[in-house]
Amino acid sequence: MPSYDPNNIFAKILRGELPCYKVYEDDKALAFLDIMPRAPGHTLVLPKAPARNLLDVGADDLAHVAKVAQQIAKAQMTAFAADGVTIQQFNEGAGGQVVFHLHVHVIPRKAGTAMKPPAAEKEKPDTLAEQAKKLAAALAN
Ligand code: DGP
Repeated sequence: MPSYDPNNIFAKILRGELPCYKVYEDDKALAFLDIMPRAPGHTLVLPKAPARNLLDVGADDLAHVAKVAQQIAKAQMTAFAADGVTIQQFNEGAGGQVVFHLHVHVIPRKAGTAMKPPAAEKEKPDTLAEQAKKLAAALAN
C-alpha cells in the first residue's frame, strides 16, 4: 500500500489550507459536509491524525471516528428528518476510495429515495452552509 500523502485534499482541509462546511470538531476528529452529497446532509468524519484508510489507522483513532459518526447519524435523524442513515467507508482505489485520508461517509436517508451516484454533482455553497449550520445545532443539543 502507498504511504500517506500529506498533500491530499482532506489533509489540506485539516490544516486549514482549504475551506470546508464544518459540522463538528474535537481534538481528534473533524466532520464536514461532502461537497458532492449523495443525499442532503451527507457528512464525512475524519481522524485528525494522518491515516490513509482503515488499513493503517490507529485503533484508538478509528474508535473515535466511529463514535463521532454515531453522534452525527443521531443528529441527522432530527436535523434532516431522516428515516435512516447509511454509513460507507472505502479503502484503496480498488475499494472505491478517491481521497486518501481516512473518512467515514454518514448519509441521512429518506424512505423510498435512492442515493445519488458518488461525486455526481456539486451542491450549492449556500445550501451546504445552511445544512452545516443546522446539523451543528442539532449536535449541540
Ligand atoms: P471516497 O474517497 O470514495 O470516499 O470519496 C471522496 C468523497 O469526498 C466524495 O464523496 C466527494 C468528496 N469530496 C471530494 N473533494 C472534496 C472537497 O474538496 N471537499 C469536500 N467537502 N468533499 C470532497
